[in-house]
Amino acid sequence: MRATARAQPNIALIKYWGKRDSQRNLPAVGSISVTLDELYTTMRVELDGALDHDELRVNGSDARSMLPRVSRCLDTVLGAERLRARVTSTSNFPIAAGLASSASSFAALVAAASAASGRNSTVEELAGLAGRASGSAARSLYGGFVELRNAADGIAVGTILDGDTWPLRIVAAVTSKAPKPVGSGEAMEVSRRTSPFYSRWVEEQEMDLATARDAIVMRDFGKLASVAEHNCLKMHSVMWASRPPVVYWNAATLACLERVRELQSEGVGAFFTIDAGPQVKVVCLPGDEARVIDALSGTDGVESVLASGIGAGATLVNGD
Ligand code: 2P0
Repeated sequence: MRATARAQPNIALIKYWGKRDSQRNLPAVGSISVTLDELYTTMRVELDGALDHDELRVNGSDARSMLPRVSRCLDTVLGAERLRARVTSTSNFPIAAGLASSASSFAALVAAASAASGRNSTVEELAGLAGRASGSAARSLYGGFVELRNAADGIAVGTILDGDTWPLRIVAAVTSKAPKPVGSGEAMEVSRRTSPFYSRWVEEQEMDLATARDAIVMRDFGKLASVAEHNCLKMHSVMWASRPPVVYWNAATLACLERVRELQSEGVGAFFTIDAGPQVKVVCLPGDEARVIDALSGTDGVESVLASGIGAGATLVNGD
């Protein structure tokens, strides 16, 4: 009655922002991401009839504040009549640093919970369950370049291209570890209700998805760079125009963007993307990784720099 699974965070190149159904946590738009490899979260789930409530330890400490969301996710996977669970989560990267730890955590949680109960769920089923807990988590069930599409009554997720076929590198500049001013789920709702740009954002997403999909299949770095930066800045424009405004950037975020622009003018193959936080992720060609790391490390306000390749989807860890 126990199992362990591992999943990596993913970075969206074409962003998920907005929900079409908050109750079922269904996204308003499709998205495209890359699953990382060097960073990961391991989740161990042990179902125990002797427990009268769920327990959660994250990186060795009791994590009571995160427990309700984990318990709800376990209810979704196993049903409300399930046994209570002892859940242990370990991540090899800072979990509150805006590096999509909720994606790796919920992807690993659904895979471990399903296996612990003896279910033989398909990866499609696990992606649907992970998406109920956190929209971006559905993408971490898959490796490589991943697309999440809206289907009639849910989502459909799959790999467009694997990371070995196009081994780009991702360099993340951490500019602040302070908690987010507003969580992404709540911020999406503010955008949907109040941003004058929201409907246009939703309308244009299919076009950006098609461009990015095509760029990935053709391994056209310039085309992917252009549409990914555009989609990222468009999402942040939707947020900035919301009431109240949702601004996740700090001065170092903008300094990193300027640094990437300088690198690009020097011929470096790199582009930026920014999620619901102040960190800047730079996707680059493998031969340019050292220059990107060096440039971001020397940018004012950057606290640390992490680098990763593109990895596989969530997996069960043997021996448990
Ligand atoms: C993404 N983000 O596509 C976008 C880009 C942030 C900006 O998915 O409300 O934690 O749990 O479904 O997946 C972050 O939001 O949102 C996110 P919920 P999630 O990666």
